[in-house]
Amino acid sequence: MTDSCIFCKIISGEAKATVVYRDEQVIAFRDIHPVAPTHILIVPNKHVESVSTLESEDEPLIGHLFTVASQLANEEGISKGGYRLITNTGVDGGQTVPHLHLHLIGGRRMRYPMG
Ligand code: DGP
Repeated sequence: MTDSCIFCKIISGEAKATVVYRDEQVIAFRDIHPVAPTHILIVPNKHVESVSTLESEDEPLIGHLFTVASQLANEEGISKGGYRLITNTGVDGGQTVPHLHLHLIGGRRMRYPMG
């Protein structure tokens, strides 16, 4: 828990969000600025700043983020059509909230190339 982190505040219940899933390792809630019909953030309960600060002990947690993403994609009805998972990392990566998260984006055809 980091006092100034908005995602830590959502995890603790201090800040509100539309939560679609939670367990002992992660929380998932709808992005405040959705870019597609489905835009969910999957966030570890543990405050990890970004992919850059991951440690080897975090490997099971990262696997769990993807399993939850797959489950939520099924529930959102976007598994068959496909979807995009994004983890922005650092300033050049476009990360604006320094608490690791996976964007689950779908419900429309994604544009390519990225960037
Ligand atoms: P990124 O740029 O990859 O760090 O993504 C951060 C995302 O978090 C961005 O799409 C907007 C979203 N976001 C920021 N603050 C809040 C908030 O207070 N509530 C919710 N639901 N989403 C937020």
